[in-house]
Amino acid sequence: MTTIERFETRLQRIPLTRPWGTDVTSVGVIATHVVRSDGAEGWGFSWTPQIGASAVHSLLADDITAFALRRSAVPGEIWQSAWEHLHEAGGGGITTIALAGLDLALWDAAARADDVTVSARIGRRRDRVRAYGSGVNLHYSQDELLAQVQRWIDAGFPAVKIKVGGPDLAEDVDRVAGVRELLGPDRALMIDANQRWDLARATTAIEALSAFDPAWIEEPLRADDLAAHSELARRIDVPVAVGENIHTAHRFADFLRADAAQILQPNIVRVGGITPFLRIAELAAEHGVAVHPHLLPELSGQLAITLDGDPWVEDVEDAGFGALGALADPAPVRIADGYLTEAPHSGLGIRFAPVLGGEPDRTGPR
Ligand code: SMN
Ligand code: MG
Repeated sequence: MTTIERFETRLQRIPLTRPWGTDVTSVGVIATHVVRSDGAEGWGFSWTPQIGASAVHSLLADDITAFALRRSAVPGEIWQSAWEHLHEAGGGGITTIALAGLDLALWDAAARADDVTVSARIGRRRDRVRAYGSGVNLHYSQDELLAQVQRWIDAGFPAVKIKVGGPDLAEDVDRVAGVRELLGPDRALMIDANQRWDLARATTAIEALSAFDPAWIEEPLRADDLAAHSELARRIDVPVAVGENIHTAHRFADFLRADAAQILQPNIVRVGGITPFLRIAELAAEHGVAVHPHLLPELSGQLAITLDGDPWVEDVEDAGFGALGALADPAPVRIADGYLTEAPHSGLGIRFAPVLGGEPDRTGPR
């Protein structure tokens, strides 16, 4: 049996060139590195923008490393037992974010050992995936917002996503109206409330915003409130998208059974890596629900290439790891003219460059 011989982790913060708010000026990454008993190596990562990066690093460096050593290195084989092992610290959230660091490294190692991409190992269904321009822009003035949308139009994106859910609905309406006018009728417009509404406000706001033909409303409500989501989905015609704050296949299954969303957006890191992501995609396909993986285009794009349906990938402006200069190798994907394609690489092709002056290794140098 090929086993996990060494597992190393390194915490670093990557500065955002375009901050996501006054308090979000960098994102946390925990870079991981596995060495298997046959000598094959793989690189993965965990990620959390603002909260919990050192907790994730501790789980990886302490509990996950101790559990993983000398267990199976075959992608997916360790996942369920590792999840059960961590479960007293929570079934999802920090624990699943941390588990992704191990899972991604194992998938990377397996694909690199055969000198193929992870998408080829899973099974490619297409050569390119639709990409939309996206921004964390609720704090932008209307002029800044329209300038950003114009940049996405100039870059050839057929769809864009903007934030809604400000304190004043009339202002949301003005912003969405302005963006729709700039986009014209043929480009798609998605709106994202980042859980800012309750059921009553969401119902009123979506009624007002539906005049601008949004392709979906994302996270209208607290991600934990399943009952409110299924009620809202009954009340409105705009498709509801959720998932970036849902952490387990079990919880995605609850949403599917309750008809609480038409679109699922699992974040591959937050759900625990590629292994659970593929399970969630399978569940979604059984229910005829679309999957558009959340953020992380260098990773999500590679998995979207393997999915059923016609997935979208999200390109948050200037926030890709390649664009931020965080990668040691050329980026594994390319986004141009509204499509993501893979660039030649082996495995996942996502190795983080050490940050000068970054936090020290917990487990020694590589
Ligand atoms: C988002 C979430 C987390 C980080 C950046 C952006 C946002 C999105 O909700 O869906 O783009
Ligand atoms: Mg979102």
